[in-house]
Amino acid sequence: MGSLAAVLRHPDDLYPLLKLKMASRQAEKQIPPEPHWAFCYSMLHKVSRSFALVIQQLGTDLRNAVCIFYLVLRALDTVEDDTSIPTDVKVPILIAFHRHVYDREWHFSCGTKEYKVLMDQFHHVSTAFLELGKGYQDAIEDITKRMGAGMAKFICKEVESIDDYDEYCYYVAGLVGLGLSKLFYASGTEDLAPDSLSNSMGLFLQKTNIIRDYLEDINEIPKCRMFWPREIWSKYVNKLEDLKYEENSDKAVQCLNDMVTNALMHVEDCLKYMSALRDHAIFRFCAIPQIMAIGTLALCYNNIEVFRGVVKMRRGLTAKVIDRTNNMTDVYLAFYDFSNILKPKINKNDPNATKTLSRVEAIQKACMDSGVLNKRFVKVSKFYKQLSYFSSYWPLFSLTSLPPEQASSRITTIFNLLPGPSIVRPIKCLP
Ligand code: IN0
Repeated sequence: MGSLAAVLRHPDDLYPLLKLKMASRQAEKQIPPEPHWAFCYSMLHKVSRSFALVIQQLGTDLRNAVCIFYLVLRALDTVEDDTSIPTDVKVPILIAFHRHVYDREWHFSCGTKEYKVLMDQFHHVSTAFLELGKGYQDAIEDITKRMGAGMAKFICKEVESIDDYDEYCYYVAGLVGLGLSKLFYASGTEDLAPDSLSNSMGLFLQKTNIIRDYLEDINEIPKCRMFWPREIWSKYVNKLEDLKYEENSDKAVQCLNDMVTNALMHVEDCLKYMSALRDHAIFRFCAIPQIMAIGTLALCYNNIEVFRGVVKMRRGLTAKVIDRTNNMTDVYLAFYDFSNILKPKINKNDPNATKTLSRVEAIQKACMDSGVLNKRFVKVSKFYKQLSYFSSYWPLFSLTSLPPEQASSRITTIFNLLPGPSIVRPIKCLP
């Protein structure tokens, strides 16, 4: 659970944290009895923490397919990431991985900790894969094949241009979006989403991870590959690692802001993708990581701490997002509010200030144009409640750039519906 200090600072985190803890215990009890499925679900909980809970809420067949897809991708990632494997061994494994999933005998020892267990006992994953419906198997095979080939291409290639960056992210995350859309379609509950929107869903998540993980990646021993594109960082420093040195703090933050602005480009596509979903469990599965991503970007923007340590949303906030994300209104409110946290952090002297501001305003416009944030809806009591859910994370920031007439209704709303202390507490950031 969240640290005691964090819970004391944010007492309204306690209820969602307890709910998450109980859901987690419940999910552990529901692990299937068959050894291969038991292995897959307990591995899923080990490697994906809270995300596993959201997977577990999907209908049975789709849940099994997503669980296996997730583990196959993690295994592929483990091979790609293991710098101790010589390139001439690694490349053929990546390229043939889509065939290994059909082979119950296949395994390849690499990775560390839980990933080593996943690789050593991969036969459980292939056994479970072989029990999936043909539609699910075909989708997983197709994406694994294209991703493995893309990863192999980038093993010896640096991410130089922004096009390279988009291409790399397409292989490792955009394709996940395409694959998931195929799985949702195969489940019979959703229409097949356009590839470009599915790709954007993955790119937005992956670019956020790449930004957030700068320090962890640059400090990795043995040296790992970096994914910040030279076309962006070379405007600020001579070497990517120079960003972490104190004397380059101003340049580092400018570069970071450039990267965040680039990631924000995908938001409108993501909103479009999510607004077309019909199934509640699929919707939550897609929306929760997206809200976590916009929250992480709001937290990282203009924040030198990205180059000093770990910048993550606090556990209680994650629990709140998981608890309170149920429909598109929640999504628009979260994106609107997180954009409002980012907006006042834009410094007019930042070289990309105008671009960032126009991105943020475009996102807010998309949220407003949805209709659910319109003034007339503020009169509906259910909406009052939803509005206050997200405002209760960061009450002061979220009021700053609403149109005046909405800000005043919102202040009234918040004062009427929220417990006192959480309204008046001045919020500085989201630790
Ligand atoms: C994911 C994505 C994911 C979920 C839902 C819809 C998606 C649509 C397109 C692309 C990806 C989509 O979500 C997970 C989220 C996750 O794993 N969160 C971690 C937190 C963390 O920091 O790692 C958790 O422990 O909760 C995700 O990040 N990726 C992913 C991988 C496989 C699948 Cl099936 C779905 C990884 C990535 C690289 C962003 C695609």
